[in-house]
Amino acid sequence: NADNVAENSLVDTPSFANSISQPLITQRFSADPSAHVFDGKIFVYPSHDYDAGVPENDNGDHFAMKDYYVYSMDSVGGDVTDHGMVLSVEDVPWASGQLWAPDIAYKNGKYYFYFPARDKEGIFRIGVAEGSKPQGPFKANPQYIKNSFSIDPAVFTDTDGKSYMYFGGIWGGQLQKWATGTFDANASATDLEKDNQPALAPKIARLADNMTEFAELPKDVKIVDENGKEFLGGDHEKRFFEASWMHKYNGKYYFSYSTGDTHLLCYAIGDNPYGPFTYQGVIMRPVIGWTTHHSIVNFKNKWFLFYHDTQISKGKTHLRNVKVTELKYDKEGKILEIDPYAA
Ligand code: FUB
Repeated sequence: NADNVAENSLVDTPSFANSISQPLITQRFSADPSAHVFDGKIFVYPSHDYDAGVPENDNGDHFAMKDYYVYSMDSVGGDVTDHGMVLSVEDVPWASGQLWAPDIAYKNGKYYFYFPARDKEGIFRIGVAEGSKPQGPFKANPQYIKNSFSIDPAVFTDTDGKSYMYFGGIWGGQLQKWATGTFDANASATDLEKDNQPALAPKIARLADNMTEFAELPKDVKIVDENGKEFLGGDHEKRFFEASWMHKYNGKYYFSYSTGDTHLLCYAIGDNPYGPFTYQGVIMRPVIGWTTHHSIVNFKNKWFLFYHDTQISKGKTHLRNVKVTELKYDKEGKILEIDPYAA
């Protein structure tokens, strides 16, 4: 059973940057970790990878996930508590499958768990499920969030209490199919296929106070170079692909993301949640495996990068395992680039 990962199946990988860069969860596969601090602990909300026997393709059909599990820890490097399954596709009235990268937010005494899934027509949408505890369980709302589409929701609550959802992903994430504002099933399976035109942008929408609806129509999140110019579709090492995340450091807004087919985690800095965000550089070099997806969280005055690779499955793209490593800044607030396998 590919879902039951034996400890002794751990592959010998290159030496690690530090001792905590080992798989955090070994009892099942896990990916796309969104980490948050609640009640003085770190809670991790990952995707739950398993082997559905679906052949690998550019559409991501092999990522056939059907439920979510939650984990927590009192300290980074300490024991990880497995809180069990918190939501299953069977309990999501609008969804048909492919429960991809989730996130969570706390407001009004409730926890709001956000997740992408394909609807009954095969179109990715973003749903929300509510719970009273960070460890779940969560009950899905009957409909997906109106005007939501594509994948990888990341919800950021600013110091003024306003919450925003960043989302989107090209290729299997379908963002290119929404380029005209409505879903075009016949659009490209990858991107705009226009290397000399601006790349597709991730999206942002402020959440209503009830946290279950958008307060506005989604807008583009502009990522620009040092001259204020948007990246082009052909800038594969810098343009947005998927895996949005937002965190604030010294009053600045750090938007980070994956470049997908070039396998980098990058970041860009802005002065407000909407951007534009000016590209700064790479956070993490490629991991073993095709996808790279992360979150950044402050815990007890240290910053951590949660991410995944495919150490346990020995490189199987759709069977990933969550890891964590410390993230550091220089005096100017630049993130120091991480090589996941450096000694
Ligand atoms: O886990 C499925 C998809 O792979 C995620 O939604 C993407 O970010 C990528 O990690």
